[in-house]
This record gives sequence, structure tokens and C-alpha cells, in this order.
Amino acid sequence: MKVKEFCHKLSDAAISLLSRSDFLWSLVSIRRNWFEDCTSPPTDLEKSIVEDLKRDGISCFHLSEILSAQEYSSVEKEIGSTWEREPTVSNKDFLEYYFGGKYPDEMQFFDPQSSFWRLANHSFFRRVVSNYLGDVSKLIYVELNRTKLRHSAELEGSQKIHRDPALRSCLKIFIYWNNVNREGGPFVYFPETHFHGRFFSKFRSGRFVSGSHYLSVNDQSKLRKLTRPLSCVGAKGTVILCDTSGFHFGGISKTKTREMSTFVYYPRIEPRPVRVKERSGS
Ligand SMILES: O=C(O)CCC(=O)C(=O)O
Ligand SMILES: [Fe+2]
Repeated sequence: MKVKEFCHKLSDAAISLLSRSDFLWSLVSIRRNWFEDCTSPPTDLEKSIVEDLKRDGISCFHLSEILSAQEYSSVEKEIGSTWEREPTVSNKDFLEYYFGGKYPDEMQFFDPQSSFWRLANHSFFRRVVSNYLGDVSKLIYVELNRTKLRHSAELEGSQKIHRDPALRSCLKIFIYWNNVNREGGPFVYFPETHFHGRFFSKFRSGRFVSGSHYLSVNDQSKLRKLTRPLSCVGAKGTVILCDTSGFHFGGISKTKTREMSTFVYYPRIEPRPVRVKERSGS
């Protein structure tokens, strides 16, 4: 038991040193662009998104800025038909899942022709992810969900304010598939609390690799004094790029549900299995 505890402490110390030290990080991470299409210089939109992410931990734009009208309507149609299926089992009680939800065990296979799968692998997203995470990065997981209506004003369970597990940063791309106002339970983020942000070090949690880091009640009031929560209301097609090493939560859907997809990307150096694959032979 003593040896186990010692090993655990040692690995925590090593993880903490690795995540905090830029020098060690650059030694062990592979500093090259994974995506061939990263060889051309970033566009103005890509640059401004990466700047927003570095400074605030969050950035938004509309999907129609990167998709043609035909591409947009084809992915919209595919998502539309997905809602007709039964939701899969869910592990978060405020969400119904139409893709994903059984992480970390499930493996999801996508048709290479699927517009939704093509969107998750869109060169624009890959370039932004690569430029932001500054490392060989991977799409590890995909979700599509609809919130459940809730009448309580209290955040409970996985809906409480938290940081997602990450050695440093991870990037989630959320897309709204309906219009989301305050009644619909928008995604809420606390700017500048991400790994690169001004307020990150005000809330150290010993360990970032395993579970999410939920805030104590005291730390919640400290957080609210430091930075104002940003409620991401937005029209259908709004894309929210977010470094979820910063504090966030899913808002409460009071009278309207929220439909949203999530693409999850991590630097390759993180020990996280890829849970999405293209189905071969179709
Ligand atoms: O549903 C949401 O708005 C947030 C869920 C969440 O915490 C996450 O995807 O990391
Ligand atoms: Fe989260």
C-alpha cells in the first residue's frame, strides 16, 4: 500500500511538472503539424479564433462561414434525421445522446460519406486545433445530444462547474443545431480560466489526467468574483470553440431544449484513446 501511494505521488509530481514546464513539454511533444493542410499560412478567421482561444479560452463563429450552402444543408439534413432515432444510453443525466455517451468504452464507427463525420474532420477545424494545441492532435470523440428539461435552478452532478481533464489544454468544438436562448440552457464558460489564461493558476487541482475537476463552493464564489460567466446563446449553426481546461458547465434547459454536437480533440501526447473511426469498406 505504501509503495502504491508513493508511486501515485511520484506520478502526480511527474504529471504536474510535465504540464507546467514549457521546456519539458516541448521536448516530449512532437512539434510538427499533423495535418498536411497546415502547411499553408492561416487565414484571418483562423488567426482570430486562435488568438481568442489563447486569450479567453473561447471563440465563436457561424458554420455558414466555412461551409457552402449545399454542405450546410446536407449536414443539417443528416442531423435532422438522427433525432428520429432512439437516444443511446447516457452517462450524464441532463443530456440525451444520439451519438456517443458511453465514453470511455464505446467505439463509434462513421460512414466516410457522412456529412457529420466529414464536418468533424473538416480541414478548417483540423487547422485551428493544430494551431491552437500546437502539437500533433487527435479527434478522440464525437457526441450529439439534446438537453432534458429541468425545473430545478441548482446545478447537479456533471452539470456542476468543472474543468475537463487535461495535462494542459483540450479543445472542444460545440455546434448548436437549434436556436439557443437563455431558456434553452446555453453552454456557459468562465473566460481566461483555461491553461493559457490569466486565472488558471488561481485554481490548481493536483491532477489533470483523470477525472474532471469540480469546484468547491468557496472556489465558486472566488471564480465569480474574478470573471463573469459567458452564456453562449446563439442561433442554429453557431460554432463554439472552447478550451475546456477552463471552467464551464451546461446551462439548465428551463422551457426549451438545446441540440448540440461536440467534437473532442486532445494533443497526441495525452494518454487518451481515440474512440471514433471511419468505417472501412463502405
Ligand atoms: O453540455 C454542455 O453544455 C457542457 C458539457 C460539458 O461539460 C462538456 O462537454 O465538457
Ligand atoms: Fe465539461
